[in-house]
Amino acid sequence: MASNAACIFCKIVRREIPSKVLFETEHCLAFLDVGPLSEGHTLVIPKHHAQYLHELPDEQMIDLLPTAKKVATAIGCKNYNVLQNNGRIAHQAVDHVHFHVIPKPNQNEGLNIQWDPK
Ligand code: DGP
Repeated sequence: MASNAACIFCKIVRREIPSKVLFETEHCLAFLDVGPLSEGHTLVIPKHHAQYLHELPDEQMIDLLPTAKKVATAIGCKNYNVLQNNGRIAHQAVDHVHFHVIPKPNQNEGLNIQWDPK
């Protein structure tokens, strides 16, 4: 599994910088976004370092959407966006593949956001 010494998301995978992790699998990690667009905004990333989705080997991709689904299910939101940006023009700021899960709850939806405090 490729890791990049300078990449902020690789540092999160290696636990060199803290994050609020919701789920971890063999190939991916889901953690809360540091600048959330809404409560519960979560990033789902492969542990393997790749800048763009088209550079990510298929075998490193298997857990990504199932984990995004798990995040939405666990948080309990029925209204949400799943977004994935590639390249600066497409608003990619962090050069490590990531999917955003962005809850768009209605006023009556209480969200359940729990992370692993370790
Ligand atoms: P994008 O524009 O698609 O590359 O989104 C990058 C997201 O990453 C942005 O919403 C903020 C988030 N982010 C950047 N640095 C960190 C960090 O150190 N920790 C966490 N949890 N999120 C970060």
